[in-house]
Amino acid sequence: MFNLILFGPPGSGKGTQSDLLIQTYGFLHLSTGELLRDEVNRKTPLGIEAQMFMDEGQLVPDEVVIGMIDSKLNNNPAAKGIIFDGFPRTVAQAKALDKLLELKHTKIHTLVALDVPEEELKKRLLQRGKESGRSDDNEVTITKRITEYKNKTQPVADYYDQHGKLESVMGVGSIEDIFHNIQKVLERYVAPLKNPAS
Ligand code: B4P
Repeated sequence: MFNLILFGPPGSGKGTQSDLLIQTYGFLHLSTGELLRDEVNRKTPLGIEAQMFMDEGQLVPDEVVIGMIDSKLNNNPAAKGIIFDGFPRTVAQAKALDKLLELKHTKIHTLVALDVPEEELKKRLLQRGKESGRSDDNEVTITKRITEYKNKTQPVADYYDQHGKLESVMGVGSIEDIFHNIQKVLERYVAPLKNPAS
């Protein structure tokens, strides 16, 4: 089993690159952002709590997201590989994830960090806000999310760097070129599917 963390600030392209990785490698995709938005849309108690944080540009409490990931891992014991997209976002989440994987006799193999300047992030997220109507893609919330990222999430990259698992990839340029550079990292660990989904 191969486990990848796709890492980067809001709008760095984690979701976009995850789609290509799933098609090419057949990995299971665990996006805490998507899982939370699904809970919000279904108006579950967890979703109602999470929405208050997401609309303020804040991270949802650790115990909420760790619980969600735990149950997803338990429901997918046969996955050949997992992309963790947008998780972990705090060092506490990273430590909890390492423990969960250890119980399953596996580990994080590598963290790929997408490097994108702040101005480009803001431009992309404002554009997505116009097109998708996502309530957290507005000027005020985007600034808060980038601040949360710097304070709470950036240390996650340092944590995995200390374990020799950090790989940085430039996240500006065409989506295909960025994907190609991620593949160069992954080829050390896994081979693409023979007949990738399109
Ligand atoms: P997420 O859903 O993870 O959203 P994101 O970080 O904003 O987006 P991502 O980086 O995936 O960007 P995308 O590919 O879509 O989180 C949303 C919120 O949920 C968080 O703020 C937080 O409140 C909560 N949350 C989630 N996980 C949590 C956790 N673990 N703990 C606590 N709270 C959590 O790309 C963005 C845009 O850029 C797209 O429109 C795309 O088309 C464009 N784009 C992508 N690549 C491009 C390229 N190469 N060039 C030009 N544009 C590009």
